[in-house]
Amino acid sequence: MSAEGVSEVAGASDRFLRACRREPVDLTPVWFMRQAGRYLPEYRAARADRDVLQMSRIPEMAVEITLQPVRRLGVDAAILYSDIMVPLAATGVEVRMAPGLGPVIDEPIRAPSDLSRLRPLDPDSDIPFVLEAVRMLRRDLTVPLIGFAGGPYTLASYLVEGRPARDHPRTRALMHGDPAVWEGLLDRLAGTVLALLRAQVAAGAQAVQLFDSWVGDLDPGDYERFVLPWVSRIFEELAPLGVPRIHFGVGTGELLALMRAAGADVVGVDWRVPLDRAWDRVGRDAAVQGNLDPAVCLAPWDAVERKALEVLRRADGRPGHVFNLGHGVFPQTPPETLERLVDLVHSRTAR
Ligand code: 1CP
Repeated sequence: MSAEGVSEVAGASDRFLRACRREPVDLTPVWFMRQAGRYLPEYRAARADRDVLQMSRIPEMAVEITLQPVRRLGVDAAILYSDIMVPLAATGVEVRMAPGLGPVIDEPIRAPSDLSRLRPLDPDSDIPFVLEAVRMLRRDLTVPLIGFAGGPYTLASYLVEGRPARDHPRTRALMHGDPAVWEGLLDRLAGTVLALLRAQVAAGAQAVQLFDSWVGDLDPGDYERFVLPWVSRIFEELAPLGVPRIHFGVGTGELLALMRAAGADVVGVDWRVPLDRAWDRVGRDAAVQGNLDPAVCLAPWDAVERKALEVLRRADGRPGHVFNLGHGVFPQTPPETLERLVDLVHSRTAR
């Protein structure tokens, strides 16, 4: 192939961004949600006894941990090491990371008077360390950098429940029981998310992912009424920045079309819906990201290979597939399995 032809179909440096835009690629790009984290011994060593909120405030640390999986696995994108709770903690919400559990807020947001505790995010003064990490990463990285934020429903679920909770019953009770408080809460969260993502892109992030991980709690009607307007606003206001916008949630089989309608360029799919069926629901005019069950990566290699090839078969070489897991890497995952998985996807999809 001519040099010109090669640049037309891209290489490691831009196959992820090209796939997000449904352009031809030399092979299917791969990255993993939670690729920066506890399954890596070099992460555990660097973190020592600090938690993710403390680590995120040290740009050199955030940079090193973001780079670790890129070096070891050969993934096609980096995701900024941070956490969805970072912007909330930076604007005065008292959040702590309980070991083995996750974010805990001792004084949850449930009453109208609690809303005043959520002040707007001023990225330059509230999270300068995040923006510095992004700028430093752009100097070091040879693959694109993904910025991210929590989705409004998911952030609300931590604020209302006060801790990681199964099914988030109080969140939906508030949503239905006091819609005015819910709308006030989502207005504030959408403002914070927008300010954060805009600032990350201005600092150099080349794509953004909205992690509305727990939105699969909702039926489509409630999603349309209580979440979609705020997510649409976020995506609409990001559109002029020109970076791919990825929208992800777990258990979203019945919500996929609405998630696309909210304005995403790429819809992240969990493992419960076969990828071709998910793509039909999302619409063939959007890209999809997913969707190997992360639990499969705890099984012997032949099972990983079989299930990964099934994902590729369902993607069928169509432009616009970003290979990923259906949710984050489990901490017990052998790093070697992910190394082999990257090689497998690359070798089986080379065009
Ligand atoms: O301190 C630690 O090391 C504990 C584990 C940990 C890590 C590695 C937490 C606590 N956060 C993170 C980093 C993190 N969180 C990243 C880094 C970039 C990468 O993906 O490699 C990202 C993108 C997140 C985003 C995040 N935090 C989400 C959305 C993604 C998802 O997995 O659904 C959610 C829901 C959180 C909340 C959170 N933070 C930490 C934990 C253990 C949790 C989940 C708690 C729960 O189950 O409700």
